[in-house]
Amino acid sequence: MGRRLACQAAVESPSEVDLETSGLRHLPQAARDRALAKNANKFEKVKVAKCGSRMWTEIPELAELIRRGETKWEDLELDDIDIRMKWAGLFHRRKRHPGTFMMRLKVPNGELTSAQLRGLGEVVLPYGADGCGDITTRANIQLRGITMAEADRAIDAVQAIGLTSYQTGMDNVRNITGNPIAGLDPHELVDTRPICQEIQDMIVNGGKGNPELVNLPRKLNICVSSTRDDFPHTHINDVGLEAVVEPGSGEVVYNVVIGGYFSVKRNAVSFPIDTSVTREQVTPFCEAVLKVFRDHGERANRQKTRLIWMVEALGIEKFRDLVGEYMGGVQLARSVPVSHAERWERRDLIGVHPQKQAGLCFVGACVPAGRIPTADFFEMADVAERWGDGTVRLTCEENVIFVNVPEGNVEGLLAEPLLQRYRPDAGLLERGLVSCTGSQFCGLALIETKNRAMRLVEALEAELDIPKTVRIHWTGCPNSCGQAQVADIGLMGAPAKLDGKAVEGVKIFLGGKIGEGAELAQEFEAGIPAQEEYLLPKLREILIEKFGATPKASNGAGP
Ligand code: SRM
Ligand code: SF4
Repeated sequence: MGRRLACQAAVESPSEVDLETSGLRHLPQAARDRALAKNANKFEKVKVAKCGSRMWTEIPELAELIRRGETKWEDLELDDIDIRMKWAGLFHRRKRHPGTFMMRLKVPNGELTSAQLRGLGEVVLPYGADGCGDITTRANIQLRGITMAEADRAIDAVQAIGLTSYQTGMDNVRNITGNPIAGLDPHELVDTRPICQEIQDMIVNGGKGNPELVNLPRKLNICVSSTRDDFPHTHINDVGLEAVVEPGSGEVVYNVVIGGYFSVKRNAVSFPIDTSVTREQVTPFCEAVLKVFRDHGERANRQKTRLIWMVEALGIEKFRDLVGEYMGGVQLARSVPVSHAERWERRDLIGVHPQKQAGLCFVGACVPAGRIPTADFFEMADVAERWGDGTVRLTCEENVIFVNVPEGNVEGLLAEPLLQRYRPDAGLLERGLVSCTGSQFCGLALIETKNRAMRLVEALEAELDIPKTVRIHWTGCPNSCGQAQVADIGLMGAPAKLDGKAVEGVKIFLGGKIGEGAELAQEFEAGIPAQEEYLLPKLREILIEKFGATPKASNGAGP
């Protein structure tokens, strides 16, 4: 049996539940009953046995025991190491790299300073070739290679640079996303950075962890959009706040859409709930939604526990009323009508662009598949300080933006060795490439993604002339962390057969639209072997037939 610390005990019956250690203290009786019911899902039982937030205090003790050679990670209780550590942001990579952890952070609105970049580099530096980072599809950072013996130090190190890893996994709210060029954007209605920060501070208590919000029925995604580009994808977040101008007052308010999500069983696009909130109401509104979700959400079949299921069960009006009640009896305003005469083309953030501040530019650089080797954290910090204002922005497309670069510095920035790898002039496929982690690190993956994705893009760009950016998203399994359904071409790990034998395969999705009038991509073909000899001709054919690509004159490659 794994090592149990003092506060952990197996729960035999509801009457034995310790409200403090189980994390049930903040739940009303009805929610406690759901968490303790016989049909509650496996993860509810794990939470009742001991709340994941206990790891915030236990990790230092465990790490110290390991350092002193008094225990090993293998001796730790299975649910602690594989599940509860995720409340502290530590994801055990048992299947691919046993004994090492991925550490997921929160980077509200994707903004990092050079000091933070260096601090992140320092965390992974001791792990040599096993350490690296990734920019995620929530404009966030994940670090790799961390061991249990150093876990407490890694947590302290990120807290010391003003970041947190708490409440980033399992049934917690994910990174709050906003406009990646907030504060610089000539077309924004509002700077989303303070809003994202304020929502995050409420959720994680300034990064120290918030016991009131650690026992939700499931994960939840929130984003704030401030332009017609909808950079953070309100349509696929559980809660999307869309900045709009109220015609009467001219004030910016936030229309609310609810219920977007991807999963193995269901992919849902958000819907409006005929509600708008003022700037002052944004954070209390999000807090109320989270508490309504915590108190009223389902805890039985885990495939039916995301926010949309609860809203559908309650009905939109009842949901609105409950949220207003949790806000202290607020009558929520109806949504503000929005109409535009002209179509809006979603902007590409890669390359050099003028900011709203005269004489300053932002420069979007394409990070291949979002992977950041350790040394690049330091180089990125140096480059940001040398040519910009020392800060960078991360995007949901897993790229980086150098900001506040004086026009006179652009040439110097573009000449940096880092920007020969993170290219602002990336090809039209490379700049649209997004990939989830895949089987290199993720135990749920059906295929390898990032390396394969980069090789295929390189091969296709060498063969074809492509008239415009094509957004290809790779996702290693139907959880769709790589957001295959938002892509022009989505590739999802799926079963395939070759000569009657099971091989790594993909399902292809086509036609995702993002920005205004967003639509999910639809399944086009399944069962394609993922080996390059099969996938390369298939993608070549799709690019030629559906995206107007033509074979380059020099290589004679044809459909
Ligand atoms: Fe995800 C689980 C990686 C964005 C839907 N996701 C996982 C785990 C934690 C599984 C695991 O333990 O190995 C993956 C960690 C692999 C690793 O080592 O990196 C993982 N998800 C990711 C990231 C890193 C993909 C990436 O390469 O960028 C993204 C981290 C975002 C962040 O910073 O927090 C990531 N995951 C997403 C998104 C996209 C989004 O948020 O826009 C989705 C679909 C949207 C959604 O959630 O509605 C997504 N991940 C899932 C799901 C399915 C959720 C569901 O309701 O069924 C799982 C599995 C689960 O939760 O049971 C999952
Ligand atoms: Fe892992 Fe699947 Fe998510 Fe990719 S989509 S990171 S393979 S869970």
